[in-house]
Amino acid sequence: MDEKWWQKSVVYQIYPKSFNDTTGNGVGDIQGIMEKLDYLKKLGIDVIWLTPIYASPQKDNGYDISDYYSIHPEYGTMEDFEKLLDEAHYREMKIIMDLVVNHTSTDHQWFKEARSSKDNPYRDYYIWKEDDTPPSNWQSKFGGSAWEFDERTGEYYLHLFDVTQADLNWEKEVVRDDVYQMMNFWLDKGIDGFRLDVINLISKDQRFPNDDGSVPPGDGRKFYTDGPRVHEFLHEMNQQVFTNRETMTVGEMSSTTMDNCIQYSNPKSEELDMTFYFHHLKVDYPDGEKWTKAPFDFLELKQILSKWQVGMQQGGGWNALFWCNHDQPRVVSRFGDDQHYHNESAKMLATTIHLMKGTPYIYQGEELGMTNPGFNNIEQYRDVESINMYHMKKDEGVSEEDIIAILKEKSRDNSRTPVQWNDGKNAGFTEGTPWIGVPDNFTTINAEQAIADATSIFYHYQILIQMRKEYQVITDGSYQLILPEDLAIFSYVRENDQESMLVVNNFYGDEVTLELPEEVKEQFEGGEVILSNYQHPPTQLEHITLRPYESFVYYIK
Ligand code: TEU
Repeated sequence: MDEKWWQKSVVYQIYPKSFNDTTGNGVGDIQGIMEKLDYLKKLGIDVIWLTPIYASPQKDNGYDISDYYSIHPEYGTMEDFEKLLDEAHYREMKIIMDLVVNHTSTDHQWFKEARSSKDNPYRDYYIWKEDDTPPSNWQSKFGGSAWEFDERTGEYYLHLFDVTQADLNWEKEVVRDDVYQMMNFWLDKGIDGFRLDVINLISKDQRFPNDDGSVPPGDGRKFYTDGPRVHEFLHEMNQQVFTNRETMTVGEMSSTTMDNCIQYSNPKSEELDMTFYFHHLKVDYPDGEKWTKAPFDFLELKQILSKWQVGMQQGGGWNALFWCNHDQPRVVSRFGDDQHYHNESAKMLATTIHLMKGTPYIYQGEELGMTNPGFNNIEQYRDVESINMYHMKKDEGVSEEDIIAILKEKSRDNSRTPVQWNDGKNAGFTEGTPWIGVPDNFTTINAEQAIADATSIFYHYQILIQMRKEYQVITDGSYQLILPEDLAIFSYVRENDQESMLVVNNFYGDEVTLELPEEVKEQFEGGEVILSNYQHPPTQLEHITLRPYESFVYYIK
């Protein structure tokens, strides 16, 4: 396959609400993003992924869109967005927009029309069922039934997420045409692509059957995840929107499979360019249950990441590589040690994911080593999923202390605190009162400090981003996990006809002995260390004792 521009790109995800506020209303805005474009250019990223900035009642922070054609007023105006686009392009950075078309807000004009009467032309834009009990036992991903009874017309509507996020009916061609028309509007405006929110949920089994629970988790997801017509719909979208454009498209694939992700992202399918899967971010969900405190399963983590590296390469698919986003806890708190080895473990985690095959994504503040905030009180939480879970657990009789302990580890708010720009008021995020709290450690973890410190995590990310341009093997090399059974070391080899790269990571805070297989030592005989997170990295590959969270990269041409 001809190499695509996004195969050497690194994407930076901006959650505008928490990025940078210039009006003093405590909420980030588009002008605030413009102020930080030179910071992003210094980091070296190629693409900005903007999470939704469309008009929205903000029940799910913009993933509940009420008008696809206008900008949420708290973020600014369409003119502001057009200027941001120009300023980013001037700096040779691209912008992809988040697009939520599995559902709309119930404040969207389509839904207002649809719920007004059964014979309204927009009625079938959504999924209604005439029933005196919920039509099926499907569960919302935010808790409770996925069906909501609407008094006005005495029917239930489907919402896989919050009750204010009604699922669109993709079976209707007119719905699909309206979506494609809107996507072309944004591409004609000059954006460079889309991140498509839970796009593998848009095709539902039209029988809407009960889930008999024989296949866990029994919440109905098997009847709409990677659903019956999803590839047909995505191919149609590709043909109606993406052809003859140099776009980049990435699908967020909830609870998906590798076979589907290969089909979604293999160029021959003419669907999308790459996919996010999440299985590696459920290794601290015992029995698949997110809302429990649990250590992560390291062996499972490296096995899943390695399986997807090899499988997607064999299938001709393309991975989006990431640890963090606005739904996940901060990776240095989750898989690293944000207390004792903050710098070393953040750099180790970055090296682990950035040198794999795929397109890496950096979530805002990850390049600073921002941590979970450790909110101790439910009043500090804002996320609809977390607050729903809080009330559900309270109803189950779980103690406040235990619920807060779970939220401190698993809440999506962990990654939604304001970006820490400096050690001044509100970490330089706002002159006003921030919509969500700022972690106490902003005085030492902030961009100003990072830029001034040559050994900061920021510069480690800057080097990794640059390496992707410099070493072809990162883009097109094979991947092989080594020491698969090692309980602390995550090590892999990348190679192509001209180059070989050995990546070694100690995932824990204890010293550990590295005994590489003989064939690996021979392969890298005469090589050199090109990246490390410690002073004085190893100069040879024999009998190495890895220091806590030590990570290094060996290279030979
Ligand atoms: O996320 C899909 C999703 O399932 C997430 O909610 C996440 O996997 C879950 O919270 C983990 O427990 C997308 C968006 O990224 C998310 O912010 C939205 O809330 C959701 O879709 C609905 O649009």
